[in-house]
Amino acid sequence: MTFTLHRSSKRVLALVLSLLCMTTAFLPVKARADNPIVQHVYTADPAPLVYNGRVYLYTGHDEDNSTYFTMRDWRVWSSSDMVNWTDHGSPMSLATFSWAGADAWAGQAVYRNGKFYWYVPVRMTNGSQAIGVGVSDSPTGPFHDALGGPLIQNSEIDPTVYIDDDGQAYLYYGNPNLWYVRLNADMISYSGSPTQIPLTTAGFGTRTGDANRPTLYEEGPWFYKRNGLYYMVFAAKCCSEFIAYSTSPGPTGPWTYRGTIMPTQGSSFTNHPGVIDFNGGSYFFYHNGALPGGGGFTRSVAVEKFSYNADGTIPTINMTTAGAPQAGTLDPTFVPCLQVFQGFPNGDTTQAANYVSASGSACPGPLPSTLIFGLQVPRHFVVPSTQQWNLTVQRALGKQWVLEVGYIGTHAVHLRETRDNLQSQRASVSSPAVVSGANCDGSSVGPAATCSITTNTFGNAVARSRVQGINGYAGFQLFANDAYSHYHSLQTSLSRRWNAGYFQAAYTFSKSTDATSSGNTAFNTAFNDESTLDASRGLSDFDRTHRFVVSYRYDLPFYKGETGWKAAVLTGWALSGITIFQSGTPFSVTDSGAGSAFLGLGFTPGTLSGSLASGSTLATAVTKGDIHNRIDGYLNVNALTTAPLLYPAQCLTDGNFCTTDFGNLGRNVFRGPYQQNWDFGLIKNFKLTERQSLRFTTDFFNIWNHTNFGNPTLNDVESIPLSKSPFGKIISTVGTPRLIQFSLRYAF
Ligand code: FUB
Repeated sequence: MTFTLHRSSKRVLALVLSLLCMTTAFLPVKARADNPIVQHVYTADPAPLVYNGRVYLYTGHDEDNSTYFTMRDWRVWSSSDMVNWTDHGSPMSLATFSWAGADAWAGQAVYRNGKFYWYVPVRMTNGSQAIGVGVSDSPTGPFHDALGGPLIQNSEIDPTVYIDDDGQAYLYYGNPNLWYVRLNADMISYSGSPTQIPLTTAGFGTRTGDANRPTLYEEGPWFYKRNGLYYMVFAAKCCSEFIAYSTSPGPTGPWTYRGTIMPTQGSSFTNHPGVIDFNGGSYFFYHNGALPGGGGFTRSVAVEKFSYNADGTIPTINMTTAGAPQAGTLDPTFVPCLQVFQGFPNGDTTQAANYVSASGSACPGPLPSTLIFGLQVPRHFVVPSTQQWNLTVQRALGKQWVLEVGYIGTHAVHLRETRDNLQSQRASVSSPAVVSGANCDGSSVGPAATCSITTNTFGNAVARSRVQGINGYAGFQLFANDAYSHYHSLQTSLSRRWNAGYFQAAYTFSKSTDATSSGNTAFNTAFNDESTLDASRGLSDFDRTHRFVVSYRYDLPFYKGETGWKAAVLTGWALSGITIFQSGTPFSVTDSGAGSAFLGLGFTPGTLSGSLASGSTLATAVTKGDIHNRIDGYLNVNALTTAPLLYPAQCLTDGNFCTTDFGNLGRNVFRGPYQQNWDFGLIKNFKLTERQSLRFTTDFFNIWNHTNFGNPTLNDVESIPLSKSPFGKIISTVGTPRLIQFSLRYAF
């Protein structure tokens, strides 16, 4: 059974700006772990392990009221944020090892090949100390004795284990000496004999006053590698202990003493290190006697966050009661603060509004929400789905001719689209945009106060946002899944297959419409008014009303009876080809200066439409005649114009009023030139022997070298006044020029 520990005073406070479903979560600035980590039982000898996005903390367990290291079991705890810890109980104890009788002391767990190995020192029933191994399929156990006996028996304690990058695992341990063995890949046996590390003062510091222990090394080693440097962190001197460390360029030395990490502190005369990197931070675990009733035999595990120095050395770390900050929270510098409307300068609603920062939990960071670029995703993102209908009638006409006529339709929903659904509202005297939080001149503030905006200026655009305090004018995008598509088609084909070849003529009359044909990831796809998809529905970018395709292959039957050179030259010929006639694809005439009353200029230039000039129609906006004579003017510039100014008279004297409406053209209302292409193949087969043959093929792609023109490339009406404007001109072709390809195939 597991349960989660809660700290009522400093628990996680997750304030999501639910009104917006924004991806930014507002988290508390001060949530910390509260040392000691575990406050309902005594714990000692921390051994953290990072596995699968969580920290698993393996500890010993000091019995209540102990007057010695009376320890009978080990405990496991875990956390994903270093603040909230889950108690996984006691999955290993002295009872796990039938040959052990006492002293469930300082161990360490490691993961390898799908199993968790927990190395622990115990006192055997015969009275001497040894190191055993528990193994489990889960980081939280239960663990069982991997060997049925000790792994190492040389009266030493405190194993620490590390698997190097080359796969070699090292088990260090010892008090008063420091030993290591090279573990085999099975992690429960080792190669060679236990090796003693020379405890030199250069390697482990100098201790005075104890001739038997000339270096600072005492016990509790914690061995690991970071950025190519090997670290041996250990409990130093006795007693009371402090935590010191040494480093080495290799896994077995030579070691260089680096100094103190945690000075002698707390009311426990022992200490024990455990060091990890987790979620971009480094953490130092230790124990002290900080709980009520705590002391040298009733200890508690705690943790501090720290940063390595640039050269890899470890700074001095002191014990705190605050503990580590919550991992995975945002730096408050980057957490937006909701802005609250305070009226307009002098009550002039055509100007930029005044805002103040919200207070309390609505305002955890200093970044004004009106200045952020917000991104919104649906909380429930439904995957796209497509329905398809197909009703086809097939009729044999005799002489191997087959006629097929069918209706095929599809409908897709929940397609990706991107838009600014908070775009500024359209305000008018009859339908004002009402802002709450203050009256217009700011003399009265509070939730009940409102201000009505009746103009659509550049100045008041942010105030007209559909969510107050969030910049819907040019700083917001919704990644939505509410786009759709429809396709209807009449598909016919007439085909014949016979010994000498096949022929098929297929004609499709179709219409494809959608809200967007490009579910891109960064730019707005919605057309004109982005508060809905209503203006976005139009012909699909790939729609072709007519498509007629003829394909064939015919083995010429002539001179079948010839022999000799005549047979070689005149027989074995075949023809093949594909000919396509099809409508061009749709395109839009845009106005990058349109809609500036609602969407910031330049924010979404490719999805704002231009307008038809007065008296013009869609038909007159496209020139007529031979396409070759129209490439310099596919569109009629006189029939197309920019979207209208909302306040043309005031705009003459005040730029704040030069906002524009959306244009009156829809999406994809124009269509590019139709296309045709003829591919043709000439095949000559040579029969060499019964089993060997040659085939020589000449393929002509676009055999008539017909030019297929692309759509006009630049269709932004703002470019019409430019001298030599490329507006509405065709400057590209599609398909290939004539290509001739020869190929030879030898079959045997
Ligand atoms: O917890 C019992 C012993 O005390 C450990 O094995 C040593 O590291 C020291 O912390």
